[in-house]
Amino acid sequence: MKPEGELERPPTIPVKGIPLIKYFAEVMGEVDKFQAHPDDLLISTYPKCGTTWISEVIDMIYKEGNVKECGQKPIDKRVPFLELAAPGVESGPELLKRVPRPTAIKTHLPVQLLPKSFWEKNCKIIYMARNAKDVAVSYYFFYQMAKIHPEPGTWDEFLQKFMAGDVAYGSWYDHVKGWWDKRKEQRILYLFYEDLKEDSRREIRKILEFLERPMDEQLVEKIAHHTSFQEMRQNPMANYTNIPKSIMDHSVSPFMRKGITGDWKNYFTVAQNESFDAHYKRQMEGSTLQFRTEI
Ligand code: PPS
Repeated sequence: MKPEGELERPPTIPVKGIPLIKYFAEVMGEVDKFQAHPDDLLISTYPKCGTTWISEVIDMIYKEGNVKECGQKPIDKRVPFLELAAPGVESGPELLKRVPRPTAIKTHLPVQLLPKSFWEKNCKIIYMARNAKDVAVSYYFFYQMAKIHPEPGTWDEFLQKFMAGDVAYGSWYDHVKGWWDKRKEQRILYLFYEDLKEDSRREIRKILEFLERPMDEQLVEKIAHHTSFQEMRQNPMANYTNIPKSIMDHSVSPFMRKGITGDWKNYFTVAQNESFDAHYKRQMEGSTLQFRTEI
């Protein structure tokens, strides 16, 4: 028996072959029927690739740099999470019924599971990717603190599962490649976490251009400052401390953990790194997609 208020950490459930968090899998019928508005903006990512970061950037753009307005609600209410569901939490499909539209919407779904309405309405999509090694580490810590996931096991066990795609949302390799290929036919701005880390102002300008917004350097500066890791980490409307402890326990590992590129070097052993690199090469063979594991 778990202590009162603790979740049972249910196993993932496959949806069309993709393992999903049990509660998320249960609302996929509703998600499938979701009707996008042509001006909704989709923020798509594999978990732990900087979703919250890019969401805060987008909300700052939408609110024209008004920090006070952005601070009125937690990020999961300002940018609804399409397939979210958990005990005691309003689901994504429910929240989306009552938020003003158009809106920015977050998803981690692989390209083949996205509701078809987003394609039919030709919605703009921002995809943010992050190198696999840092994602694996970040995901390992997230599995520990976010109790809606199964137990992660040891770091080595988790890494094996990550490489095999036996984690929530399935294979990182298939996800990043699937969305990379889709950008040829849809309005997708494909961004990299490492590029934002290197020069957030440059990437914010790219986003403004993609959204056909005026290039305002003062706004760029304001967004870069407000969405820095240091600022977001201490912002209760961006750091997920609003989520019940039974779902996210920040005392196990904070959601805003390190926010750097290259943290994998502190966790991968030499042997793990060698086998990961060999596996990576096979998985990414034939793709033009390139990642940086350090900057
Ligand atoms: S989730 O749960 O999948 O939506 O998580 P996501 O937001 O995609 O990713 C969380 C990781 O992003 C880091 N993060 C940031 N890094 C740099 N700058 C900013 N502003 C920022 N905001 C969030 C966060 O710390 C997680 O990475 P790790 O490596 O665990 O620190």
